[in-house]
Amino acid sequence: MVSSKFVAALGALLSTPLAFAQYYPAGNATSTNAANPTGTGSPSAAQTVSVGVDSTGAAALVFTPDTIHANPGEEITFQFFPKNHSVVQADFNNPCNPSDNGIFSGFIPSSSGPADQVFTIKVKEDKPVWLYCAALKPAPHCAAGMVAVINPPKSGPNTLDAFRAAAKKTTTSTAPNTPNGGEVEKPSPSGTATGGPAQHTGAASNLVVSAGAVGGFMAAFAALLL
Ligand SMILES: [Cu+2]
Repeated sequence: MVSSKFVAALGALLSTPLAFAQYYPAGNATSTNAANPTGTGSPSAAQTVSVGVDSTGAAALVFTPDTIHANPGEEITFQFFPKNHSVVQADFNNPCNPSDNGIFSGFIPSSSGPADQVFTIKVKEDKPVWLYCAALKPAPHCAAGMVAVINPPKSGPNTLDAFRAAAKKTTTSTAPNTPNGGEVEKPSPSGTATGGPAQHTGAASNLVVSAGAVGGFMAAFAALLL
């Protein structure tokens, strides 16, 4: 897109004190101010939960982290590690079986490293969401304590420890038939599903806002090239 002639012209422009003073500060200030709020302050940035590795990255029958706090509207992306795991929503009193119409990622295998698909949910409300893995090999993961919670109760008996203790008393687990309550998708290059669109929006408005400055640049180029 940027031709060598453009770069040369830009260099010529920036080495011209008058043109620099006239055009560069306006363009620079506009793009910097427009880009930073979207890049660093986006309220919908997805949290990532690793499924099947501990905090050191070693394979383990755990969700990392296993306690997630998220506001309604925020997204959580589950990233799956070997060999085969899932995310299923349970009722607190029934740890290793699915809630009616609950969240289910499907089983997402990986032979090495993160799977080529992630599962992203949008948190709907701030009440607790109890989760388990329904994989059964080589032994039921839920009964091994592979559970997690989104927005645990602030007090009372319904703790993640209590949920895990109940899970460990089970002998098997079940899963829904089809994924539900989220999106199974390719991970985005940045690792977050929401980063792309938010940045595109910021870039687009940035272009509109700074169009005058760009026009100024182009006029300056034209003058330099004559
Ligand atoms: Cu598992």
